[in-house]
Amino acid sequence: MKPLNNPSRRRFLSQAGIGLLAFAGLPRALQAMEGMSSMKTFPARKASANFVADVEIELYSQPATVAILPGQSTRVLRYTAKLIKGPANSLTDIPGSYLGPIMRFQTGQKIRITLINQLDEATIAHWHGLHVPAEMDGSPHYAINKGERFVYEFEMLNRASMNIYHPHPHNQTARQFYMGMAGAIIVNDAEETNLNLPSGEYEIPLVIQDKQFDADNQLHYLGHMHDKMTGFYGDRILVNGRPDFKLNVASRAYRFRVMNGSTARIYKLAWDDNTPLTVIGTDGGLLETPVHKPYVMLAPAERLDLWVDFSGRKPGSQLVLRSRPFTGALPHMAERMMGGGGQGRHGMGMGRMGGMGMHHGHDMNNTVSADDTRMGGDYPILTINVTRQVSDSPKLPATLSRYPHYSLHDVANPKQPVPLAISEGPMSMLINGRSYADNDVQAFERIPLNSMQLLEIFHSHSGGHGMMGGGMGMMMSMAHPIHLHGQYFQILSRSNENPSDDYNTVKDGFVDNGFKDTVLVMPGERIKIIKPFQDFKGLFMYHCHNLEHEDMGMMREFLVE
Ligand SMILES: [Cu+2]
Repeated sequence: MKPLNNPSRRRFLSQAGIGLLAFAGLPRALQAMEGMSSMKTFPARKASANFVADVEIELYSQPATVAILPGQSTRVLRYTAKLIKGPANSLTDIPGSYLGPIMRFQTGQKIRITLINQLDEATIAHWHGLHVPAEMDGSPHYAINKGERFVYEFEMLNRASMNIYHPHPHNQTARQFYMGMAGAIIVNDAEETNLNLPSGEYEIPLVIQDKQFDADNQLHYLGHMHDKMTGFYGDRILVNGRPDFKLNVASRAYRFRVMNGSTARIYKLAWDDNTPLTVIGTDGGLLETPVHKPYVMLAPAERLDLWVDFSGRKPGSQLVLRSRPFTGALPHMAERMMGGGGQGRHGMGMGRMGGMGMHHGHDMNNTVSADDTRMGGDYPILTINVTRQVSDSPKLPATLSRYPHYSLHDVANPKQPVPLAISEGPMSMLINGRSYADNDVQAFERIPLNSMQLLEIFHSHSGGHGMMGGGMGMMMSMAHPIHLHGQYFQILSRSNENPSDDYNTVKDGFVDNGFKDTVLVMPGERIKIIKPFQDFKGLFMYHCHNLEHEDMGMMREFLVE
């Protein structure tokens, strides 16, 4: 049987009775837990005899020990993989990293991936960004127990892009992801190949994550309920699983494939010498033309395809990619508790970052670090050293890609957008006033197959005024990266009727053209998107990709029918 149907959890809920009620304080929290306990699960899928795979992979989820910091090794959960059939470059390990190997596929390939769960807990792998049938999407309904296998079979329908594989079991996604389970899926197609973009050693995937280590180099996660409300923030920035990441480069153009692999942290990426960032692609692949930005906001699960040209830089020169200061992604009170609000790292004596300050407030001596790694602080992410001079470099193409622009003429509901109303309440993070619950699809969540839909994401505070009312006012208005499973969408408009000083610290950092699967929604913003729901019927998740929020129930399903 599947763990989510666990009778002992039901027993716990009824026995805990009064105590739990007092703790939760709200019927909604109980609803969410009840939804979890009664979730319908489906049998583990087996291989189909008439599916002829071009690429076949065995993907293992397993506990492991990896050297990350000097000294003691760190216990992690991770993906490893074995190529059974297909081109050798279908899998590339990241040496020494807990991250899963990079999967590389071609549009049109038929792919079979067998997930083999060697964890002591249930899991399921989700292909974030890929357009696959509902039963291949790795939603929580398909979680498998230790020792079980789940066979995914699908055709690669995506355009060239970088996507993500990560766990998606209900209520455990954030922890499994944080403990190390994540990897990149790179898709190539003919249009992209014809551009001859920097490749091989000049195409560099960069997965940015934040972790918190205890004195024994073990990963610390979620000390306090507050961590769930704001999201969990580590105080060490890792790139590709390494601290203090350094990269030696030649004086030529590179392609950096950047992914935010953090559970909650939002980055404001910029070069330390104020060179503009040259963006050639986002979540769903290449833009039409390159875009130059002073900085780019990168929320959890968002991707960025950067053209980085070191031509003309002398060997010995250095460039640092930093996260620059911003405010307003968290409620002001939470930012102040993290040492924010412009007080810098000495602010309240615990400014080094959120989690550390909150949970180890007694540890006052350990707070002054060389960098201010609270969210919204100013800290380095990686250091580039130019070590080789070369005379030749590819040129940035003026045109990158051609694709249709979705417009209101294409959608079935130009006057009645499907709502995604975000609200934060005591112990709950809601979409459309509801927590995730099984078998709870509402009328507006039923989407006709093969339709294009207008959706509107906005903040609604009606769900937030519960029994704990005023005291929880601090939880109002947070930034949420909203992710929709299935096909990529396009952003039609982003508006903010009352832009604040906070908003001015982030507003120039959005890349809203091109294809997206995750969009950062700042407080006060209203975002309209157009999304196709083609080819596949069934349940497709939409949720906040602040994974702590997702696990609190900030997740719903569309039923495409
Ligand atoms: Cu959220």
